[in-house]
Amino acid sequence: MDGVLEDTICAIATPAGEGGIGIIRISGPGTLSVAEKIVRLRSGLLLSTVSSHTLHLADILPPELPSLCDPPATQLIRPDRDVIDEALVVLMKGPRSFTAEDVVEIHCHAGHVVLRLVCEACLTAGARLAEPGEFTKRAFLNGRLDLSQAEAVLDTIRAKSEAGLKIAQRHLRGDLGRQVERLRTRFVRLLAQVEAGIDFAEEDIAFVGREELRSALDETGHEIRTMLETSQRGVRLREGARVVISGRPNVGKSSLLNTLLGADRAIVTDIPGTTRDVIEESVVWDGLLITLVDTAGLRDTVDIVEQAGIKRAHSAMEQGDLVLHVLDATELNELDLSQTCSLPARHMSLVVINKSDLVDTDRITHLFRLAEEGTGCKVLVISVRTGVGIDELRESIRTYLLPASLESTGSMMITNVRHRQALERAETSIQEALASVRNGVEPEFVAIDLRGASDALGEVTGAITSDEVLNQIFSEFCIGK
Ligand SMILES: Nc1nc2c(ncn2[C@@H]2O[C@H](COP(=O)(O)OP(=O)(O)O)[C@@H](O)[C@H]2O)c(=O)[nH]1
Ligand SMILES: [Mg+2]
Repeated sequence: MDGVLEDTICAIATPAGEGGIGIIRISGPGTLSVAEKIVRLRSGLLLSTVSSHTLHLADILPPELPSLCDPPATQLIRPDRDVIDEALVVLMKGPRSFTAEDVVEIHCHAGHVVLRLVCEACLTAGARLAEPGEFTKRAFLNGRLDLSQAEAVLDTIRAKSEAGLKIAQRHLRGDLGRQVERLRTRFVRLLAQVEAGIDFAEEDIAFVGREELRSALDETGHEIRTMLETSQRGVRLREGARVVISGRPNVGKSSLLNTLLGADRAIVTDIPGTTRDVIEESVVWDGLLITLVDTAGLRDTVDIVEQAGIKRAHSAMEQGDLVLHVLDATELNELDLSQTCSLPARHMSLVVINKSDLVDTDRITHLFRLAEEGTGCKVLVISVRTGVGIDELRESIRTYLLPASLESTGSMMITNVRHRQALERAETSIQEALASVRNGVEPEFVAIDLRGASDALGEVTGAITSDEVLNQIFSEFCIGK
């Protein structure tokens, strides 16, 4: 990565296509020199002399070819070249910019040709095309953002729901980074004390008592576990959740999908085996993106197409965050129930008894009890036809996926698998350190675990990181971000 920050980079920062405004971004030590070759302010001033963070109307022109004689500084752009576009131009002088470097943004009209020509003009003027995520990477390398904040930039762009956006914004403000950094500092200090104790072992000075060490480890371990507990929900908020509707043919799965979507998406008939493929559609409930998945009815069949559909249904269930096992109240029997119980319990399940409009209340109560005892799952009785129980089902799905509201989470929410894995490693190191302390193991070994914990925490913020990890993170970004 050495030397990378010496380049001046440029890219189209807005999405491809036609639109009102398209932005070209330039960043790096040579930003002004690049910009002044192509930007002619209508005020006649030079860009380098205007106040930072102010907008100026300008004409954008291709730069002079270097072979021509160097014009005097006030006439960097010769008047006889064709203007590419008129634009608003802003200079943001480092370090008060996104990358902490000098940045110029050219706000021109968003058309393929305009943006390409302006970008090419920047390249001819001495900039190089930015790599994916390179602006954000520079913000990180220049200390403007920690790694968790840089990742939150991407989460903000990719947010699939309001709730996901809300968390991304918290992370972008640095809340997560600060909490993790506070923990890491604590380990670094403990480590220093333990190591000092090792160095001065002969003088028999205890720099940190075992009891003190133990309680510090207990406390930090608890804090990390609390963060980890939020991660399942957090990752779901970031990526959305899959709810798979499964059950035997004709129990009303497709009808339920349509009702939950509020749209006629899947074909409903009274012919068993109508749905042969997996049908997916997304909805947003209370800020959570939910993908509802309708599947082929599960039964033994000789029909090859249906068999293939059933196979897909099983794999959809494997990948679901929540499975709704739909049963038909008119046909429900002990066998159905026991089969539902024997389905893989790897994921969360709700048992939904449909067509309650066709059976009497006593029968329903009986079935309800039977199902609840038999499956150990939450059981809901509904009728897609009359709408009974649908609101309750919707509410149950929501609470299953997001058991507590966002606001009630005192600790930061972990939404990123990379963060979760780093915290898990930290937690393992803490447990090992605790065991060593309890068993009176040599401080040298405790020190190794303390270092392991602080390094793992450092990976979250990027205090400790490798080029490989950085490249992987930033390669997910688009060019221009
Ligand atoms: N009486 C009644 N019929 C229903 C209900 N839900 C679905 N059905 C009917 O059951 C049949 C099968 O429904 P469908 O959604 O295609 O079932 P799937 O095979 O599980 O997808 C259709 O004729 C539906 O109209 C319900 O709550 N009450
Ligand atoms: Mg169906």
